[in-house]
Amino acid sequence: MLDSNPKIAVVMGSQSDYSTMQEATNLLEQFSIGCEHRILSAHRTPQRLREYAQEAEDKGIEAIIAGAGGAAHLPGMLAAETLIPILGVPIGNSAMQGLDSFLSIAQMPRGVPVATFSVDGAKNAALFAISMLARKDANIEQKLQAYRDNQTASVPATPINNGASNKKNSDGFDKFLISALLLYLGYNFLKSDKKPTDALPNRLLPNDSSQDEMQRFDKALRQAKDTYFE
Ligand code: RP5
Repeated sequence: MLDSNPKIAVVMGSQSDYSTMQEATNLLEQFSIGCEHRILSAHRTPQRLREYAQEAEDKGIEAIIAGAGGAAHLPGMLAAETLIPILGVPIGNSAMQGLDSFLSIAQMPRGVPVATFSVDGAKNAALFAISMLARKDANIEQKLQAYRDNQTASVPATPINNGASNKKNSDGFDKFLISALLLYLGYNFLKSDKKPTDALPNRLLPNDSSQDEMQRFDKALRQAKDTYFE
């Protein structure tokens, strides 16, 4: 909920981080917790970052969830500018899929810590911020307990057999059989001058294949042999 009395700020280094960070604002909204958004880039808008750190303190923001990708220094820079707890979210959009951002945020040198969440872990960062608020607000605490209870209730005690895994296994076995057959056929075909279908044991040939179909099959395989092996 974007409102005039925000408790939590959700900030990010770029517009491109927004879709990930929205998971945090959506959750805060679900808990009816006021929050606000900002794009603050540590290297492109350092002045804006500094000013916002002051603004957040003046507004009584209780925690800042800060998402950044690449060599992510936004959470650390914010932590240097304010005493408000900073919850850092590494964004997994970089060439290193967020490992660079994770290490940049987690490995803050001692003295100015940033709580670090998993790569793209905006939702968990929001839940953490909510649990901080819940210590002082019985209403939020109740909602958090209900959230946890629902989550617990949604986990079945025993797995439901929906056939998906059996199908997967049987598909895998079918593929294995077909591959083995093709290998067998290819091997016999390549080491002889026989017609390709002669290389197949009789019991594997379909009973109802017409002469015409078999000739077309032979021709196609011979062409493939000429193209790829001679
Ligand atoms: C970081 O660089 C941002 O946090 C973002 O994750 C990444 C890429 O930024 P754009 O090039 O998409 O603006 O500063």
